[in-house]
Amino acid sequence: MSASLSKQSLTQLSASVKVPQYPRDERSRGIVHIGPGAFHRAHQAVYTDMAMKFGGNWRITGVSMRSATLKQKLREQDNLYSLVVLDNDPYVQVVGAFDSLLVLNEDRDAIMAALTDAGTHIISLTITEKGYCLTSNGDLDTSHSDIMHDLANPETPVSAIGLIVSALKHRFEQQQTDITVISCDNLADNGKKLHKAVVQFAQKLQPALAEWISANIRFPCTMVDSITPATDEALVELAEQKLGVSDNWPIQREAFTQWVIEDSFSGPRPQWEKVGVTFTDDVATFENAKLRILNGTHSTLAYLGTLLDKETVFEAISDDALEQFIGELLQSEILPSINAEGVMDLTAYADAILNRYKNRHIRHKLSQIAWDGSQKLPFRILNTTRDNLTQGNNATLLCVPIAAWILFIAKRFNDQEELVDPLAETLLALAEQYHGDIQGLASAVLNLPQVFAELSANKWFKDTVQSHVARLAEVNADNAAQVLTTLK
Ligand code: CS2
Repeated sequence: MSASLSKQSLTQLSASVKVPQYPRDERSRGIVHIGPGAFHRAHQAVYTDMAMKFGGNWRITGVSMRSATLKQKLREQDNLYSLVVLDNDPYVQVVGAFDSLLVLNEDRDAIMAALTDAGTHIISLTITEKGYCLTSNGDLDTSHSDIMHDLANPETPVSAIGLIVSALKHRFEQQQTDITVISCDNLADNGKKLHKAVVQFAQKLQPALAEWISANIRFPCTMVDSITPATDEALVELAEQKLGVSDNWPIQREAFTQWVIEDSFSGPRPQWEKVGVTFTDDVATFENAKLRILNGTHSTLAYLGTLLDKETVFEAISDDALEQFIGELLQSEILPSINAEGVMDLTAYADAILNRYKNRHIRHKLSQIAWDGSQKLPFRILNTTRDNLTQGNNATLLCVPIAAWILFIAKRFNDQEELVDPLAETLLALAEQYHGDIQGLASAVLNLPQVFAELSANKWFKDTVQSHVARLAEVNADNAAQVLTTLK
């Protein structure tokens, strides 16, 4: 059994392993991050760890809202973990940014102390789309069970929104304004949506607090990007081979990484610009392009690829019929929906993303991307569909991932497999009600306003999705080319 990753073993690692370039024990916390999942650990925490080379107290306190797994796995190794970058030139980097990892139901007092500590100048989040508790039109969903709980019990919140408001309430009472709240999730206008949800929640509790937040606290929008497959046993073994010591919970990602942040802060921040982070006033173009081109094609591959018995993004994009369909979807319906004049070359950006999908070193499971379709598809596919319909452009191919998602729901029910989605209970109940009647299921799913909003009343949209459902119901790996070409 080899030694574990630790402060001590950090000094004995191979010279090829990248390690923190600053005296960790001399740096204190400056950030509280809510939702320290694999993506945060592979992306923002790495940027922050590298930025501390240039100074500043920016260690991170990670706050898990539910699971204690990460806290348990990393506290045995001084909150260190390794990032394995899987590309043509692979490398390993030990990340030291975390100073502590807490979990809400065990460490509520410590969490509030961290959030209200005068040295904490950033609250950041990766809580996935569902964590914002929003309605389909972007308002706070006050009927959400967690939000209802938190409005009734504001001192013991269970939602990220409630937790942020309770922290800002303490700062309001101390008149501490030097803090910035940063969403790092795949939502269009993520900072604006987070600000709106926080202010709407605060308004229900204390209008003066809501006004203070609006006047003093900034919620910059961001675009975040790096393909980060979930950790598995193979990675744990690979990390140990490369490190020479064991890491309880390494993470993996591709070499490509990008972070674009709106230059709008109400307090100090790390020197992220020195490690490749882009600060701009126009995040929307970057966000739109990434959500629609990368995440839109990711979800399309996830549901179509599953119907063709593919397991990973690499396998799916390597299928000629799927690659051709993705290319047509991008060129005819996704790229034309984005105005990137003077900001980026969309064709080159899209080509680079498809090349990233062809990284044979990354096993990115379609089943992971397929999670939470009811929360992801509105940002990744439906907003593009709306824009195209409004502008009189085509949206026929955009209806294909929606049709594939409906067949995916039916398949999960028929195979008695878990459907990971906040609406899973509703969706599976519909799949059971319409078992054997895929058009009935399609019509029922398309009538869900919490997913489709006004598109539920759009006859062309529903007829087109149902027409695709009929054709895709027969698709398989052998006839994919023929079927997909009929979906125009
Ligand atoms: C993926 C994203 O799991 C998913 O839904 O589409 O996590 C994707 O890998 C990242 O947004 C890439 O930056």
